[in-house]
Amino acid sequence: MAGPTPRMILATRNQDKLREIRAVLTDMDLRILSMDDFRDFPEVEETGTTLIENAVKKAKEIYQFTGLPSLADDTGLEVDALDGEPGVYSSRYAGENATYHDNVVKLLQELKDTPADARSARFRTVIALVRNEKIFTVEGIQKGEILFEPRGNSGFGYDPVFYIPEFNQTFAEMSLELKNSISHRGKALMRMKEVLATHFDEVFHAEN
Ligand code: ITT
Repeated sequence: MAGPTPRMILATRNQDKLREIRAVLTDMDLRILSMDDFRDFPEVEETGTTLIENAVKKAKEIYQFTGLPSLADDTGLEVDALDGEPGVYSSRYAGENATYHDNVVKLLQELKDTPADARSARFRTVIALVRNEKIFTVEGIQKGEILFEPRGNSGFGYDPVFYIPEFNQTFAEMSLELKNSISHRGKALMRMKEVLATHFDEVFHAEN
């Protein structure tokens, strides 16, 4: 007899990430909860110096709080002309409470003297899944170039200045479906779906 639908929680406070992650996982036979379904979450501090450390930390702390298999995403934009910055500090690039807009303005300012052929960058996402002692991690990367001015109104974060030459579009000019089909996050999630399929019983039905 089939039991109740297994549950998993997405350990992110970022509603934009949540939307993209849900869209990829929607066809799995899972009930996907978010932090909005709980009250009084502890604040998870991103004290790690790598994406993997932060992704695992977020997933672990939310697993400890909820007891549910927890999936966390840590993402960074790595700009070659800035020696890989903002990287793990992408959400706080322009300061502790920076908005997406503040961060884009700072990035364009830092790159104002960098010529078009030296503006290569990549988004990197690490996704961690934690349940008990079990930790699974996957990574996804998408390459692009940083434009001189924003283009497009979709997406979030640095999407309006992240241009993918093969598509002649920024991420902010793409539909959510197209972005997910090629993006760092979309690739990492496809890998995580394989992990979930392979380890389904371990993750969702284990007694300990
Ligand atoms: P959580 O830790 O709660 O998941 P966060 O926004 O703090 O949310 P990160 O630490 O991973 O998440 O921050 C990464 C920042 O990089 C994020 O705030 C955006 O500014 C940017 N970012 C992440 N994914 C992006 C994407 O797909 N497109 C554009 N910018 C993105």
